[in-house]
Order: sequence, then C-alpha cells, then structure tokens
Amino acid sequence: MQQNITRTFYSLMLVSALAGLTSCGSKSASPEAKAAFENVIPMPVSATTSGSAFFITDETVIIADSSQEVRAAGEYLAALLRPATGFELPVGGENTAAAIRLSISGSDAQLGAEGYELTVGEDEVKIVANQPAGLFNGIQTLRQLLPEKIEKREKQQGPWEIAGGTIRDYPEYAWRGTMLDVARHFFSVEDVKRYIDLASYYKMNVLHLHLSDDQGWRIEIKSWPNLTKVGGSTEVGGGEGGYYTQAQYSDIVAYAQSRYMTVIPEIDMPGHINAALASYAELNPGLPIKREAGGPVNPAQAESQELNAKPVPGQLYTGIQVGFSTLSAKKEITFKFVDDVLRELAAITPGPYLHIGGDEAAVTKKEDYIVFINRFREMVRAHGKKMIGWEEIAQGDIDSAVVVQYWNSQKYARMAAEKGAKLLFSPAKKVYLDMQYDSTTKLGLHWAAYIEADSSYIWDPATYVEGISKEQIVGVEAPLWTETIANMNDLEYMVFPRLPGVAEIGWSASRSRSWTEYKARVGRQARRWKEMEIDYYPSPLIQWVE
Ligand code: TNX
Repeated sequence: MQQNITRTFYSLMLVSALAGLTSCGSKSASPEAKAAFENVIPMPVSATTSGSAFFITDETVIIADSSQEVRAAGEYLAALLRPATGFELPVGGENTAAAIRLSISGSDAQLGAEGYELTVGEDEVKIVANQPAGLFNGIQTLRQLLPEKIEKREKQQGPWEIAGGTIRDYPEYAWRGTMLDVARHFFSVEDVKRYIDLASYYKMNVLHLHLSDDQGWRIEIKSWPNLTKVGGSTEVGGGEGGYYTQAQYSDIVAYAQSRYMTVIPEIDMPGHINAALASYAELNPGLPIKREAGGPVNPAQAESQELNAKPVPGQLYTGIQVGFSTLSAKKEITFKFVDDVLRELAAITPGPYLHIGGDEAAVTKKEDYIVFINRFREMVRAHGKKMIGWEEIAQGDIDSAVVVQYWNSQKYARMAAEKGAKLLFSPAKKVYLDMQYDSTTKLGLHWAAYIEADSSYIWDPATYVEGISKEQIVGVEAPLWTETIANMNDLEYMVFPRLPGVAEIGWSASRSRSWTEYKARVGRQARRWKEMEIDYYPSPLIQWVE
C-alpha cells in the first residue's frame, strides 16, 4: 500500500515536472495532438511521431512562393486556418523561425503525382510533394492534425498544436470518386461545392455528376433549350427541380479543380431518358410504357402514391420507377441530339471523360442497345474524350480506352475486363450511399443491401470479383442516388460515415486496413464533423468520441 502511494506520488511529480517544462517552452506533444497524428483518415502509408510539437501562433507565416500553383495552395491553407485562429498567416512571407513551408521538389518518385511528405518539427512544418495535388492532400492531413475547432469559421481560443513527426503518403488507386445524382433531386451550385469540400477533405479526386435521368435534365444545352426549360422543371416528388447553366457548370468544374477533383459529367442514355423525351416529342420512339418496370427500386418502399405513379409517354415524371424509357435507334434525329449534347458537354469539360450512362435500358432492344453504345463511343471520341459507362456497356464494342463502371453484375464486369476495358468499382452492395444503413433508418432504398458502416468498409476491390485483378481496376467510386435524398442534411446523413471509409479503400493499401482499427479512427472524426456542421449517421457499431 505504502509502496503504491509512493509510486503514485513520484508519478505525479514526474507529470507535473513535464507539464512545467511544456509551459516553460520546451514543446512536447500533448496526448490529444499525438492521437490526432495517429488517427488520420485515409490512413497514411507511414506516420511516425517524434514527441515534440509545433504551435501555430500569430507569428507563423506560410512560405509558398515558388510557383503560382504552390502559392494558390498556400492561400488555400491560409484561408482554412485564418478564421478559427484569428491569425494573419501571411503567404509567401519571410522565412522566420515559425513557418509552414510548402514546396514542390520533384525528387521523390515514390510519392507520385498525388503523394506528399509532411514533416512537423518544433520550428517548422514542411509539406513536400511532386505536384500541387500532393500539396493539397498534405494540407488535408495537416487539417486533421490540428485541434477539431480549427474547422470553426469564427475565432477560437488556441493553442494550435500539431504533434511532431513525419507522414509519408501516397494513394493506392488513382481514381477515388463519388457520384452525386442531381437529376432525381436537384442540388444547387453551393451544395455541390460543399460536397466537393467534404469529399476532397478525404482526398477523393473525382466528382461524377449524374446530370440527367427520367425525372430531370440538369445541364443547359444551348442547341436544345427545352431540355432544361421543360426537362429541368421538376424532380422526384414534384418539386421545382432546376438546372445548371453552362456558366454555373464551369464554375463547379473550376471549384473542383481548385480542390484537385476532376468532374465527370454523365448523360444517361439510351434509357433513363424520360426528361429529354418529355422536352422534345420528336425524340419519342412511341413505345408503350412497360408498366412494371422492375429494376432495383422496390416500389413498396415508395411512401406515397406519387412516387409509385406509372410514367405516361411524353410527360414529365416525378416517381421513382426505373427502366421504362428509351431513345429510338431508328430515328436519325436521336443521333443528332446525342451528338449535339456530347459536343456541348465536351466543350465545357476539361476532364478526359464523358459518362454516357448505359444502365438499365430495360425497354431498349438488345441489338439497338449495342448500336447505341458503339455510336456513343465514336461520338465521345470525335469530341476528344474517353467514354465511361455503367457495366451494361460491356455488351458493346469496347476496348482499353473505355472505362466500365461495375455496380451489380460480375458477368458484365468480367466481360469488360476480357475486352481490355478498365474497371471502376462501385459495387452496390458495398458503396451505394443511397442504401439504408439498416431496416430502421428512414432515408434510402435497400434493393442491393442494408449497408452498415462496417460492411461498407470491409471489402477489397482487388479480390471482390473473381477473375478481375488490381491492375484492371482504376479505382473506386461511391454513388449517391437521390430518389429519397432531397437536401444537404439528408445527403450528409447518408454519406457520413460511409464516404470516408470508401475514400480509405481507394487511398490506403488493403494489407494495412482492418475494421477494428478503422472504427476507432472514424469514431474520433465525430468532433471534426460537428465543427464542420456535418449531419452524420451515429452508427451504433462505432464508439463516437464527441
Ligand atoms: C440503380 S445503379 C440505378 C439508378 C438508381 C439506383 C437506386 C444504376 C446504374 N442505376 O438508376 O437510382 O439503382 O439505388
């Protein structure tokens, strides 16, 4: 007993001595700062703490003046840090003792185009990368090393401590994306920008925008103005819908570029095309509507009659059935229409891909479907882009220049791989962000599965489909379909906590991933999400540190 008390006494002495040291200026890292260092998502390739700490103060400067893009990264970092710290944080200033230095060295090949090395010493934080994209990713890591309140937009009380150490990091897959369906429910430019910020915070680098579907056409096409005037005028449930002008789309693209995300626009064809058919009578094949459209949506889930309503040919549609509409392969006007749309879209899309949809064309004859895919492919090429489409396009004449997005059928995935195409992995049972977490969560559908946070995380693209190896896979993408998702609160609830997990599957090597370890890290993100005002699903499988 006596011994114990003595030991406790000496430990206390030691703790106070250390605490004293810290307050006298020797900078040793606090447990909180160390924990932040060890809990980054996506998990870095390596992270070693040194025991010391760096403090951002009103003296700190950001050194980033070697090129315009490095400078932009510095300004972006300063804009992130200024509100909560209240510090000036001049960019490109003198090299004083306390600096955050950003630099493009080009000397470390292993880091690739998106990797970085972040070193936190007592007097300097340094992020080194080969490309500005790597600096951007390093900055995202730096944000997670700081106290959560750094994300607040009003001035907070410091200290602004970062644990010392070194993080070396680069991604496993080049394509780490998310898709937002702005057709079933429209999302404003501001909403899309917020989504870009949230996805890029976890180092995602592709934003796929699902710009057209049966319920809405969301991108201005100058040569076919009724697409937006009529086709953009409503959405699921009968709301007012909306669309992006080409200028607004370009604004989204530029914003995404500033976050090192590539926008991939999708026009879904030859099915999922009712909004266009309702806008231009001449595009209608005059097919009878297949009453029980089937498809993955379970009509029993549609709460109101309206959502279950049968589509009427030539009319706008605000329900949630799928697989009932098609373009006509017999009409030449169809191909004029498609070519005009793809030309205008290619002209405003700097990214290399155009997504032509191609899914669930349940009322398109198979021979017509193949004609469509082959002609779409030629048109996309003629406009200087590469084609990507949902897995069904594997039935067409595709080759290594085409990306096939696997979502449901392993047969089509293998067919695509056999034809030499590259695969983008979006298995519905794992990464469909519109799936309910369990039978009690209100938002979402469940035709593919109920997807809890663990299920969404526990899988590996490289072993998921027999016969398809890692070399054939460009990466992962998590789609958010929005039949039941009407606003940002709904969106965030479906996306968090699953999106960070998908981001980690794309970024971190599978051998270093385990759910048990990951769930502790993701639980520690809760405070950050609170500060960022993210409305997340508090999965009971995770111990949230709030
Ligand atoms: C299937 S996945 C669809 C979408 C629906 C989604 C709902 C795919 C390529 N098509 O049209 O919105 O299911 O989960």
